[in-house]
Amino acid sequence: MLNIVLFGAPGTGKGTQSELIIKKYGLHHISTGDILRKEIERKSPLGLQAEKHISAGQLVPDELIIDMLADVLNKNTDAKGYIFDGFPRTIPQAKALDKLLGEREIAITAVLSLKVEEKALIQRLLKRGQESGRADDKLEVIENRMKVYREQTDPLRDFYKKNGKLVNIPGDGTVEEVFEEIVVEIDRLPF
Ligand code: B4P
Repeated sequence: MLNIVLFGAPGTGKGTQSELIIKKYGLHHISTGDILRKEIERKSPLGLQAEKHISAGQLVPDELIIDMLADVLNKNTDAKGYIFDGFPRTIPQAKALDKLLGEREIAITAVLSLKVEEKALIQRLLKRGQESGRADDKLEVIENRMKVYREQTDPLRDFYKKNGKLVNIPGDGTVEEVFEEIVVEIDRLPF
């Protein structure tokens, strides 16, 4: 079973590449960002809590995210494989993911880490903000998201490097170039 974690700073293209990966490999897409945005739209209790954190460029608390993820996994037990897009973002989330998958006797096959220079990321997110009006794609919020990424999420690269799952992918080419690189790496994996 192929289970991929797509990892990277805000705007590295996790959502963009996930769409292409699920089309090619038929995986079930789990984007914590997309789920949270839907909850915000529905004004559910989870959405109302999440909105405060997202609009300030902070991460949503681990307990909420982990419960949300367990629920999605329980509702999609027949998936051929999963792509985790934007999850995990902290060490406690990574440990919880291992536990949740272990209980189902599955494991992460690889963590694809997309790397792009911060300057380029800020430009991408500002452009997306103009086009989509996403509330967290404003300069001061983006700068905070980058800081939160460096402090809380980037240490996960070491966590996955130590357990041999980390695969680095340059993310600064065109969408198609990055996808080609991803396909080369996925096709090398033992699954
Ligand atoms: P996410 O929805 O995960 O979004 P993201 O990190 O901003 O973007 P992504 O990397 O997916 O970029 P995309 O492909 O869209 O998170 C949003 C917020 O939700 C977080 O800040 C956090 O508050 C909360 N959250 C989510 N998950 C959480 C968790 N696990 N724990 C706690 N909180 C959580 O690409 C960005 C732009 O670049 C697009 O406009 C795209 O068209 C463009 N682009 C992509 N690839 C490109 C390329 N190769 N060249 C040029 N442009 C490109």
